[in-house]
Amino acid sequence: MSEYERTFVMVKPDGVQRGLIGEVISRLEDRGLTLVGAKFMQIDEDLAHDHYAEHEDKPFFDGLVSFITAGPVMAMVWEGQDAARQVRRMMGATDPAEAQPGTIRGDLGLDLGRNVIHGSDHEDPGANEREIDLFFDDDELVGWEQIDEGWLYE
Ligand code: DAT
Ligand code: MG
Repeated sequence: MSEYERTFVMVKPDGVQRGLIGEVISRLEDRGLTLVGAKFMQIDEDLAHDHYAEHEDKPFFDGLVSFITAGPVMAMVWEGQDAARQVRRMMGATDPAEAQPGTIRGDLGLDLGRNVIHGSDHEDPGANEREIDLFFDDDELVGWEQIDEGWLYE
């Protein structure tokens, strides 16, 4: 069975500016995922470099850093069965122009450099923990049992 886990999710500056925080949260809530941490914040240059360290050598790195630091973001931790992979499926392909309709990027975006949402890479085994630790202290996360859990999971 898939792991019950926590994953890092962020509404990027374009999503915040376009008023899509609520839409993204609604979709994740409706799916049955549980919010365990949230922080409306401004990412500084250092944090941007740490967060996107894997892309440091890519030609689009500087643009990525200036985009992610250009305005506030909504950083969150969501919990649930197979959470990282399910969030990624809901996000859709990296390029909104290629993302399937019905996905967050496929419904809410048009351009690769403005793709609304970040989610930890489910194929990178360390990504959930690494990204959660980068953005949140332990005491900023709230473990709680959602009342519908018995009806959500068999
Ligand atoms: P994802 O956000 O789907 O995990 P990623 O980790 O490969 O995608 O890349 C991080 C972000 O960098 C992505 O959300 C948008 C940007 N990006 C990726 N590939 C790009 C490219 N070829 N040109 C410009 N920006 C790119
Ligand atoms: Mg990624």
